[in-house]
Amino acid sequence: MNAFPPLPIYTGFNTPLRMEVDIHDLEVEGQVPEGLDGIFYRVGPDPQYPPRLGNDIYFNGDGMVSAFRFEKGRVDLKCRYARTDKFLLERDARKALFGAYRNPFFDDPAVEGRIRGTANTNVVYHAGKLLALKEDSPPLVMDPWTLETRGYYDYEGVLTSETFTAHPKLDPHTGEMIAFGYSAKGIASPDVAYYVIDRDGKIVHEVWFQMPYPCLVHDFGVTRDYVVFPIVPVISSLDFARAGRPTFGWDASKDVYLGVLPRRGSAKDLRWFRTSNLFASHVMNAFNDGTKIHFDTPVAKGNMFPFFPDVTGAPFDPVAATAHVTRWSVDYAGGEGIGFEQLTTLAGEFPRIDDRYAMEAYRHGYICVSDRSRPYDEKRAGSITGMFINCLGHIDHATGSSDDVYYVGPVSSLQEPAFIPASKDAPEGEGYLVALANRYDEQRSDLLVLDAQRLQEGPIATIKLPLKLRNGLHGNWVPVEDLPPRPAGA
Ligand code: V55
Ligand code: FE
Repeated sequence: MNAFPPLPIYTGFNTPLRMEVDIHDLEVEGQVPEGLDGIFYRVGPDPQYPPRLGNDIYFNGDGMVSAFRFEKGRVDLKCRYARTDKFLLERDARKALFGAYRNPFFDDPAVEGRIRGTANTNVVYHAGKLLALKEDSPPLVMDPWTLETRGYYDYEGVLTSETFTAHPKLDPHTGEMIAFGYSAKGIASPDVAYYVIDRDGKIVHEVWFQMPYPCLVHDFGVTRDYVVFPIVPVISSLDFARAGRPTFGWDASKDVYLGVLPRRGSAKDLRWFRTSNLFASHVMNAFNDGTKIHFDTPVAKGNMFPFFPDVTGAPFDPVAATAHVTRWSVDYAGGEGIGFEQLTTLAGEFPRIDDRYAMEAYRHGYICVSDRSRPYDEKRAGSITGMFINCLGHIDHATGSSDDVYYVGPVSSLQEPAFIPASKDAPEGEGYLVALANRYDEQRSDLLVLDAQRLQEGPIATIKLPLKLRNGLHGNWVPVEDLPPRPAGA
């Protein structure tokens, strides 16, 4: 028997695709801007085999990378599995060998000590390498044109952290990649390793420190002069893991911290700021004005991850899981408090920016919005599983407006967008958002191209896929001039 259990995360639109595709010249309605020349990479979980333990969380599926190649108004699609060690071992065995998410205690003994990552969370291009990332493992290198997997990469042996974030930041001025690993000495360890990787892909700075309590640190902030580590109590525990509970759980009794470090500082320069309990995960942007540091993230009152349940057994509260983009402010030279300012009334997560303005004062932010006041046709589209995104919103930090919103309609939902500048030196925010739309009525996907300054007008191009791409996590646009020359035939 080789069948996925009939659970919501494996059925309907979530049926694993398990298929690697090449489609040349996707159908296009409308006009893809002719000048867009590059590749939109994105990745998401697509389990190769039914779960070893009969169930699993969505975040533990094998990474399937998609590359949308834009050239002369045409778009080609390539999808390939990230051939992680896990993927290759399980393909050989023709079944799942790894058990629970970030919990090795229920694995087949044959895979003891092997890298457990799925490379399903982000795809980032830096220093000639396309990195498929999962925060429990080192980066997995893939060929940017063929998507062939080259294997895990430890920066010529310099990366000694067991882990590497799925949300490294690229410095648009210096070409550096700023990164970290948490649980850097193993599952539920409090250790963090911070790295600066120069534009040539060499680790040039490293700092190790411990966080106030072991927890999940999914994203972080980088400014021109500082790095910011948010410590939010999605706590981790080896005891939970051994007991067969999720390794991570929500602890509403714990405070929240920001660890702030000068970018080239050492462990003694790390300062902790503190506030009362709240939830945050993804970072829109961060910047500093002298020693004053601003850190923009969606903030919710309670846990947003129902699959990492409350440690007291309290039920998941979807109202407390509503997030609004909020600015946290601290003074590296001041007291330990944190100031907060809510920046929008839009409720949502998955913030993006024009990445050319990362790490500095910026004007334009984009957010995936969940607006329950908009119609949803459950009869035609089926019931909603997991996070539901039905709008894309633009937050203009200069005017305070978040009025420009695109609604995808009653039988669809959206995945995280990426911003594409109209040209290399177009002003901030002049460009496009690309985002996958899940067409539940047709069990199919479209890649939408929207004018980032006129979201409410809807897509200027709808790139039609003859198949569906399950909900993914993150992706990025890479202009062709940043890529190595295309090999013949790729
Ligand atoms: C997140 C996603 C992950 C993960 C840990 O969005 C945290 C947060 C897709 O995998 O492993
Ligand atoms: Fe993420």
